[in-house]
Amino acid sequence: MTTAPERTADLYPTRGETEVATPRQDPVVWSEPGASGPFSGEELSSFERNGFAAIDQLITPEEVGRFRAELDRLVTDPTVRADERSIVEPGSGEIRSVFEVHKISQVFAELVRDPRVLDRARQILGSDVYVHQSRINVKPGFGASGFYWHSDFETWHAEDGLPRMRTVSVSIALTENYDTNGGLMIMPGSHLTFLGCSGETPKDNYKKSLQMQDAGTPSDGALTRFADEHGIRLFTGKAGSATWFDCNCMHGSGDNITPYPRSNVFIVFNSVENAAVEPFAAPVPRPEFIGARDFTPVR
Ligand code: AKG
Repeated sequence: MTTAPERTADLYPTRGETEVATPRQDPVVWSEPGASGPFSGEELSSFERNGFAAIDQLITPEEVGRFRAELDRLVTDPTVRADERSIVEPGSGEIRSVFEVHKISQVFAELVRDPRVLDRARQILGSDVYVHQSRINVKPGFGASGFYWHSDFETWHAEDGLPRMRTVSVSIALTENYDTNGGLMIMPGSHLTFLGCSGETPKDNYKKSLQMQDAGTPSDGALTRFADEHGIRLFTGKAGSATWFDCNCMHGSGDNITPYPRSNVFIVFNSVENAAVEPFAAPVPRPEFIGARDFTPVR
């Protein structure tokens, strides 16, 4: 466990009186050009430009079977359900997300250390990394609700105190992601502009925002401008496929009203050189299970 460093200058103002766009002040790929790792130079250039990298098969079908079985175990375990790290749908009461899966489950802990995952995170962030957050978004069929448009970094900066954009997520499909069952959507290139949102952060905002985001939500006007400029890309793929995406991508996903579940595990890696400080726009940091304050590198 390491202690949080002093708060630094705020490069990305948000949650003030008005919405304000700031050009990105940070690199997207932090490693030196030509640094070795699983991504090719071409893949890294595309990630830099678009903010994402899609991989057809990050894990094998056999491995998917193991992760799926573990997911089924987690969502049916009454102890996990009763845990504050499980977030339920407001309407149906079904599990919507399970946070800190890499601590709850040995199977998902191994996934975080898997070189196919860890080495890619290190290559993008150019340093050792720790897990800022992990979660499974379980989107069972017949009415699971979506995640409204947002930049993760906006929240991680405002409420968790991440100073710089040196954080990357991987979303690994544990079920097939069709174009109909609530897959992840990203506005390509949106990661190059930070959209500071208007409105103060309410106390204990996370309790509400994990079910339905309000503070940290962009206006319709800004989203229209972003979508007109960048377009919207929907990520589909078989179970085992993965999408790496930059922390400042404007993204979201729709409801899943199909009969087919869409469950993805998300792992968020942050550079050890970008450890969380005091929140930039919230009274207190969110709990550890949502925004880690243990900066021990993953090995
Ligand atoms: C989030 O958890 O922040 C998301 O945007 C999730 C989107 C998804 O589950 O596809």
